[in-house]
Amino acid sequence: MVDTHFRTCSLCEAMCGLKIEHDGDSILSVKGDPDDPHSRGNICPKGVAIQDLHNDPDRLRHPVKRQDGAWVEISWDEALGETARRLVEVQKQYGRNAVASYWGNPSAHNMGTALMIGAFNKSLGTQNVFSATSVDQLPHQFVQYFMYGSSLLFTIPDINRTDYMLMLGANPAVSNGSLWSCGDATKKMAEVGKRGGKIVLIDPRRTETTRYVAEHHFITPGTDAVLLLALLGVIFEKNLADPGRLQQWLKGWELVEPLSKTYSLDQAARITGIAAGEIERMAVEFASAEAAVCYGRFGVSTQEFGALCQWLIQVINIATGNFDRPGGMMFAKPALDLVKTTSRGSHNKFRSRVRGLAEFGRELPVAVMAEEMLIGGEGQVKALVTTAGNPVLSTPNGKRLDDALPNLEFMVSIDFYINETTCHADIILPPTGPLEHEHYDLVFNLFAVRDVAKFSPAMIEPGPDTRSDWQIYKGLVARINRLRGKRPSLKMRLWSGLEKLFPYLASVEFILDLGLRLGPYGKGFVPFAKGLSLARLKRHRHGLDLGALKPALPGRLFTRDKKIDLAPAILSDDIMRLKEKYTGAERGGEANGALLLIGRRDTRTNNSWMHNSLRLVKGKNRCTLLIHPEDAVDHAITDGQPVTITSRTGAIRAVAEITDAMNRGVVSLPHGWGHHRPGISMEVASAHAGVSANDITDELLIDRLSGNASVNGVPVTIEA
Ligand SMILES: Nc1nc2c(c(=O)[nH]1)N[C@H]1C(S)=C(S)[C@@H](COP(=O)(O)OP(=O)(O)OC[C@H]3O[C@@H](n4cnc5c(=O)[nH]c(N)nc54)[C@H](O)[C@@H]3O)O[C@H]1N2
Ligand SMILES: Nc1nc2c(c(=O)[nH]1)N[C@H]1C(S)=C(S)[C@@H](COP(=O)(O)OP(=O)(O)OC[C@H]3O[C@@H](n4cnc5c(=O)[nH]c(N)nc54)[C@H](O)[C@@H]3O)O[C@H]1N2
Ligand code: SF4
Ligand SMILES: [Mo]
Repeated sequence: MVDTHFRTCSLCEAMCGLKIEHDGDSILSVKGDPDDPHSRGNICPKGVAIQDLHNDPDRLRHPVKRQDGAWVEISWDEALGETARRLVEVQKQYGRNAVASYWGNPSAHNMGTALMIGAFNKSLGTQNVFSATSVDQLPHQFVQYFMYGSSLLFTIPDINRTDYMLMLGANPAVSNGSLWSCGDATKKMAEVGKRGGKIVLIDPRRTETTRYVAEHHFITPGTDAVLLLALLGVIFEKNLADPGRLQQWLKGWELVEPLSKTYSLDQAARITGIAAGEIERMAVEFASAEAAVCYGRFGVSTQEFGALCQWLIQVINIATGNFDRPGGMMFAKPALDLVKTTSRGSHNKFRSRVRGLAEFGRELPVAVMAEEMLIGGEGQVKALVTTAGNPVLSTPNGKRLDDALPNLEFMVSIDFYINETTCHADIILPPTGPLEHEHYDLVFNLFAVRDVAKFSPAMIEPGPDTRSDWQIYKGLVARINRLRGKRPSLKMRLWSGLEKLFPYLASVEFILDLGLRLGPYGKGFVPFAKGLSLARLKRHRHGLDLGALKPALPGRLFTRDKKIDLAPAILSDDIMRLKEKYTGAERGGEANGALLLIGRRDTRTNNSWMHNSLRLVKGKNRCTLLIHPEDAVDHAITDGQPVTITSRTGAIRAVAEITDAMNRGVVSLPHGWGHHRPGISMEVASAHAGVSANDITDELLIDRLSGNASVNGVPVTIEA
């Protein structure tokens, strides 16, 4: 019988509503749901390809174990039991930190995983916890922790009501928005122009987003902090700084103006490559707009001054009064509020063993993961758990990690593909696919441009011999604790007794219901009260709109004194490091003929893991090196010619694509490709292999303040 199912797409941050027609297990069509109040019918090619994930013959459906070089299916009981036993053994022999864990991006899109990360890491008790956070949004979280008191207090550009948006290092026309869940980013960007507003984009490449903005300026990679300081300088010099009502909650306002004089306009112009007059005009337009917002994303996070950039962006918004007001930078008020239910964060409570980098939020920068495995000594990592990640393709100098993984004494991966990383595992535990479990966006509602909530039940009943991520973790935690001889507390024993009697209590749905009832729109436990519960949310199959973003100060601040710490020393001191690199005398960019490598995304890719869908990879090769025509001439390179790209860490070959969409001195290669490695079981991906940009990114190139990897702005040389 043909059925129509509505759910939120879990593949990227946009949270599009999908309308799926299916006959049992057989999917007939996937379309955007026009009645979803958040995404209004938006869908991208990946959303359509969610069916390919479901149908993929290469997707693992049972646990497998590597035996004599081949994968054999084993039972869940054996797989979970052996995994727990081996992890505990390694820790008994070498100490707690000998087991590392790595959490990939889809962990944040999976409610079961997101809920269990804490419990699982606690059961391991290791300091060697890594995730994709530190090749991504760590600088945002770092800044939020120090300024607003919680690493999860993400700030969202209110695109629906802004008149002027200054956007740096983001390509929402392709990425669909990041830390900025828009639903339909291109439509929302176009609407700004239609209502007389303006978007200005700063990017070393004239990207797909340029089509939706009024102005684009090329910038030399890595110099955005200089631009942001110069913008602030103009704002103060022209007496346009006015935080307005924010003043009452600010600490450190007097520190900002002196810092804004770090570079003269001419110096900033020379370093960034943007003319002084343009910088000045941008600053004046920004500060004079009715409602303006400055937003910077991946390109300004994953560079040497990521945290400094994200801090200065906050300062510009606040200094012009464009914070916590419609059309400016705002906080969400999510129906289930993670900010209230999880820890505020931490910094520098411990450091990595080899390089001494500081933890943030009980995680170490992933740029040190391989060295913790390769370099001997007490505390060396001997075993690894990966979940929903592919760090061999997604972390800097992934090749080195690829070399390190075979030496581990034990590795387990929770993933449904045998990919470049999981192929090194001893055991793979495959969870249910995206249509086979319930979905609620715990994380992405923290960045949504309107407050929304939506629950999607499983569309397809998972088979009896399958486990969701949630169930896998529960199974592992219970076994690890039992092996450690840890007797559960009386409370825990009572609870597990109750769970046995009422299995609902052991479900994700139960926790979600609890969170919604106790959340800001919740009905609590009053029988006939108005307000949200899971049962009520389920009646809104297209999702529930909870209104525009709302001013939230000072209640939303989690700092002890309920003030915004505008210029924490840890951030403002980093300007010294910037000044060491850019004294003001030189141009930005590389000397000695080196070029700067940046990344790029593509509408039909999702980091490394959707390349086994033919509809997403077919057609012309997209894993090409974009290069400016004059740079091509300088290096005697012609269009379509294979070139060798070399960095400190290695060399790869890709086909050159000459285009004036690149800034001079900058080349671009996408990440997430490189499926030629032996051992992977993804037939379509292997046939469309490409090369991995992270084979030549550099684990030593990081934002020294936050520890975030700097995968943009990598110095490279090229040769035909
Ligand atoms: N189609 C598709 N969508 C995706 C993903 C995907 O892989 N494919 N991945 C998802 C994920 S996990 C994330 S985090 C988001 C990221 O989403 P976005 O933050 O929008 O990231 P990108 O598309 O990588 O865009 C970053 C831009 O920064 C530019 N850039 C590079 N270096 C610099 C610099 O030094 N200064 C400035 N100003 N710009 C610079 C690049 O040219 C690029 O255009 O996308 C998500 N959406
Ligand atoms: N050079 C360069 N490097 C980058 C980036 C870049 O732009 N340039 N982008 C960075 C960014 S923003 C990110 S987020 C990272 C991504 O890096 P990772 O998170 O390490 O890698 P992904 O490619 O997202 O791999 C996701 C894996 O999760 C599995 N998976 C999918 N859904 C589920 C699920 O529900 N449960 C489980 N258990 N597994 C699942 C997939 O099969 C796949 O193997 O890459 C980063 N690396
Ligand atoms: S934009 Fe993101 S959420 Fe929307 S359909 Fe595409 S992958 Fe799914
Ligand atoms: Mo990401």
